[in-house]
Amino acid sequence: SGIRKKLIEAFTNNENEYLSGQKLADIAGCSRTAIWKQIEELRKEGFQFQAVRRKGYKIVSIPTAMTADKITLGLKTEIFGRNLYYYDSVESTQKIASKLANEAAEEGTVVISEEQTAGRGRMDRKWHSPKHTGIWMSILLRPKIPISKAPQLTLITAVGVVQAIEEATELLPQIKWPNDIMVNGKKITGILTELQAEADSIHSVIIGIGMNVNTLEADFPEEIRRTASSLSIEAGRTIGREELIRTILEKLEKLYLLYLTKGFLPIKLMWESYAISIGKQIIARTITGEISGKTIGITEDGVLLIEDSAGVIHHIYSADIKMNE
Ligand code: BTX
Repeated sequence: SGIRKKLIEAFTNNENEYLSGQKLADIAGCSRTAIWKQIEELRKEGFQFQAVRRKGYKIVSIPTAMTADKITLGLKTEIFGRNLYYYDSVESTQKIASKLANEAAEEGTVVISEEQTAGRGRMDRKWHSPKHTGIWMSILLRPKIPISKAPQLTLITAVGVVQAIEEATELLPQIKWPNDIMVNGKKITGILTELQAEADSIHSVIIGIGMNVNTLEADFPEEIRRTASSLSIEAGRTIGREELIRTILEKLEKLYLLYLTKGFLPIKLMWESYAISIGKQIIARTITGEISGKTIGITEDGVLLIEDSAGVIHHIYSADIKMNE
């Protein structure tokens, strides 16, 4: 619309200034309500504004779309990301990757989207994936491992993601078993591992990575605003997504190949060095109930071990954990 154009013009010509609602309304020749609505629209498209009471709005960043070329340019991998699908908007990259898996797509195929309209977490939970702000990516793998070892892939991914964040920023991420990457106690990244198998052999594994990169606090829905954060919020600067994607793919490929040749042990040691939840009192909420106790480590298979107050050791295959301090 005309208002939209005039607004973008006004903001980009006054990049370091706050523009009041009234001033914007004058420039665009419309009401302040229309301005407010348009700003909300622009926010949904990935424009970021800072709003200060009495001063008005200042533009913080203009959305920049990635391109598949910019992602793969200089990518130093043999398998991961050699075959890359890039979308502007999809329901879920997991869905597309699993369709590709059934169409015999090669190992290492990557699906990336600027936005997901139905991004998902574990147990059918939602994964909030606003446009241009994060990395919403699925990787197709075809490891020749038994199904029981599949949880290890989540832990391998977590290690790779932590290493990539460490390389791209000054932050010190930590892993909360099994699939959360935390910075300063807040969730920055979630990992979702889904497999297709027949009998005991894995046909394909789709690893989903959802990383909040340049998300601002206002982009998060109210219900996760206190628990979620992004790399840019924690680092205090914008982080280039293309380079970060390359770094993630490079780290993951290295770890994956190490895993296939040397087994899980070397990765288990790295994983434990990044874990926040080892040696702590926690409550694990599983499908069959809650178990509380002290975490004593993970097994060779990536299963969490919890010792309860009676000294009984529980094997936790899947749960949400909460610190109990
Ligand atoms: P999870 O089940 O461990 O976490 C989901 C929970 O995390 C939600 O219920 C909500 O409380 C919170 N949450 C939702 N969105 C966000 C967010 N952006 N940042 C922080 N917390 C959030 C985690 O599941 C696994 C997520 C995998 C997402 C990737 S994105 C690419 C791929 N495609 C897809 O649909 N899912 C994966």
